[in-house]
Amino acid sequence: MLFISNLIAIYFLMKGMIYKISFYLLLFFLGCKPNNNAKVTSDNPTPCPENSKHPSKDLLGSLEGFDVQSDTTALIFQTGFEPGTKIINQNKNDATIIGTDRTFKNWNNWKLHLERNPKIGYFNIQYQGGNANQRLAEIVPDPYDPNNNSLKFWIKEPNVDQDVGRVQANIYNNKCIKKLDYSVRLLLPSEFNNVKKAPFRIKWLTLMEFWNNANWEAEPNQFRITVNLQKSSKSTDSLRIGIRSQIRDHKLNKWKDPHVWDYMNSTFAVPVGKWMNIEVHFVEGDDTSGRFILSITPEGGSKSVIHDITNFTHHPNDPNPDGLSHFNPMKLYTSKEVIEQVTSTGSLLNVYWDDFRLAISPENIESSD
Ligand SMILES: [Ca+2]
Ligand SMILES: [Ca+2]
Repeated sequence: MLFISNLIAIYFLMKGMIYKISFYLLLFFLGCKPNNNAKVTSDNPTPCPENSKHPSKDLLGSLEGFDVQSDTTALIFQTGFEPGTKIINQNKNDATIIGTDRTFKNWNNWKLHLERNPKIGYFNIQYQGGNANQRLAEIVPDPYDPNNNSLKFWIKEPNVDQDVGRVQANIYNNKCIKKLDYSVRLLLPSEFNNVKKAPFRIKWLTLMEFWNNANWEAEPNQFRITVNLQKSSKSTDSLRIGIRSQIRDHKLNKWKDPHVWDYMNSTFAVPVGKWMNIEVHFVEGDDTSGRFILSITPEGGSKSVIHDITNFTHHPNDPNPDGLSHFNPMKLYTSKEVIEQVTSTGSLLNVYWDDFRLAISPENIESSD
């Protein structure tokens, strides 16, 4: 009896081994190996997409004004807000721009060239609240040239929590933008003479912002760079450009002071009542490789480098910087106090933008080392 049960046990053991051996032989021939720990981890990030749409060197050569780093970025989009482009879907929180600016031969369609670029997430105009009597983005004639269109942002009343005013262009959910160049023309109209005269210090009137990474997304290592118009004291009668960076304090759920870095240009007075071309150059990096350069060329004048910063352009503790995920290339965001400084005289706080041209790093960063 014992002998028979031993034979049965040996039979099942052999059978099990045959199955096991067959299984490993099968895996061997399939070129696999068993891995009980197969899982997607942060060590295996999604590869950055190849930017198949970046233009040839010929087109790069046509990037007037991008003389800083045009060999490392490629034009992907340009618009002068001319006929063929329009703002649609105006609502409580946002709006968008569509169409093709036919005054440019190429890279001129909001959907095809900007939003469908594999490195770009999406574009919209964000208000975060309020209505069309309180704030708006509109395509309107240039106040100095009725034959030219421009993008006007205006704020009449604080549209967010009755405390701050916001109109901004968002280029969000981007992937692997390690380098960025853009140029845009800005006009601060005569209403800004009133801002200059404000009987108080202005610390923030934001014109551009760069999120690497953002606090409204579940991204780690939250960090931002803010470009502000500032007025250094009650008595000064000029506006300056300050650029600073901050990390997020998760416990207090706010951006930390002191800043990671904070630079102020106290020699260049930002012109009022005159178009100026602004160029921005961003390179993601640490305190030796990160760059942020901003220069301004007032119409009819020469170029001034307002800031040339070598410092962190991502969170200092970010172990795996993955590119600029979100940015506001054009923005009007400020306090109730600044808005009322202008509206108390019966006018609007407003700015005009034109000729936005965007270039990003074309390389696949996964294979760039
Ligand atoms: Ca235009
Ligand atoms: Ca990032």
